[in-house]
Amino acid sequence: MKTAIVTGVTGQDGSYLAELLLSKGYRVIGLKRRTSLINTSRIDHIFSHENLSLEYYDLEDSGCIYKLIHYYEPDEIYNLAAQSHVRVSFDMPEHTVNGVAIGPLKILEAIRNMNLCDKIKFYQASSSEMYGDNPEYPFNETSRLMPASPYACAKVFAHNIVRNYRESYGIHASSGILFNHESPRRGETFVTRKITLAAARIKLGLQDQLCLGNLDAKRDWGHAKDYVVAMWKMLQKISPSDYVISTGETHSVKEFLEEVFDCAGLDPYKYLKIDARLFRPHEVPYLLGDSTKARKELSWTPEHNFKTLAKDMYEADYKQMLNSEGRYGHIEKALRGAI
Ligand code: NAP
Ligand code: G4F
Repeated sequence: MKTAIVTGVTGQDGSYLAELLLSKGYRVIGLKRRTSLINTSRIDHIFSHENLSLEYYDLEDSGCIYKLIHYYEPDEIYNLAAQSHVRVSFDMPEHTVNGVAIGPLKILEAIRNMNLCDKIKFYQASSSEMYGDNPEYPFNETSRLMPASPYACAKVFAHNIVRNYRESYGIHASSGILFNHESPRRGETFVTRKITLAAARIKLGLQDQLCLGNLDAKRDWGHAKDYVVAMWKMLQKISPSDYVISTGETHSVKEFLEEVFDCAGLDPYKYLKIDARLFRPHEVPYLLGDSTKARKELSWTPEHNFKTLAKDMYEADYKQMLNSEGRYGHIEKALRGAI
């Protein structure tokens, strides 16, 4: 049985990846940071799986990672943990950079110092944010990185140090340059989830306004469920490399808003308020990926598209709002079959 360590297991991607690895017969060691309230809602459904263990960990704690590698002797480590919100990285640059940039270096150093370079395969969660405001899209593995936020600058460092350790010490270390990927488990402060939650709540009479920032930014949005498959496939290759993972289609925030409100049968402009505070000091205006390499070398193709993603997220939020603590049960009765 293979053993995989997954950092950031309580996050969107960590939860889907843990599910995928358990379904493939792995023993999964999920690493979570200590929080004052229990925040395992994304993994509660696999919590009692006999092959899942949870351990405390923090990106800033080297000792933890040495201890866990020594104890569990993993075959694979997936580094997904991060302060992953771009806007927040402008408010907390030091914290973001310490975790996002130095966190993966700590893991690579542990692998090297424990003489495990030829034993452990390592995955790094790189990001399309690294392309920043480079105008020469679509972006592939060799496109110029022009990071436009503290978060993206930190991801560029991590991306480069992974390649450096691969080339210097022969570690099987791969970076997935993942374009935006969303799901019903997406954090509620990212724009897609903010929109699907708002549409569901407005539909049920629980909210009457949606505040957004820049509607013109374009993103290459995929589904997280599809993207974790690519992570796993990278570590099954004989040789490590870097891969862009994207759908190859780009849409504006405005288009996502209209698509979701269309699913809800609502006019978004009746509820929309543009709030200057939600604009960023430096915006990434246009992201479009070219994932030809991954499609060819990993035989990876996404199952979801823009429309099915928006529908999946809206319907999940609508159901969740209806069922939340049974409070809206009366509405469910009235609307049965309406979604
Ligand atoms: P997410 O939902 O925000 O999850 C991030 C995870 O990291 C959470 O489990 C979080 O714990 C944990 N974490 C945060 N700070 C930590 C720290 N100091 N020590 C230990 N754990 C910490 O992010 P995601 O969407 O799943 O993304 C996964 C990774 O892919 C991230 O590295 C992100 O930057 C990168 N990425 C994401 C996308 C995307 O579109 N989703 C695209 C490209 C790259 P809590 O649950 O306690 O907050
Ligand atoms: O949903 P977002 O916050 O995602 P962003 O900034 O693209 O970052 C996500 O994708 C990256 C991959 O490219 C990841 F590396 C990163 O970890 C994260 O998962 O914002 C998307 C766009 C931006 O242009 C933003 O300015 O939506 C715009 N936007 C407009 N109104 C908003 C809002 N973003 C947020 N979060 N909230 C708004 O109200």
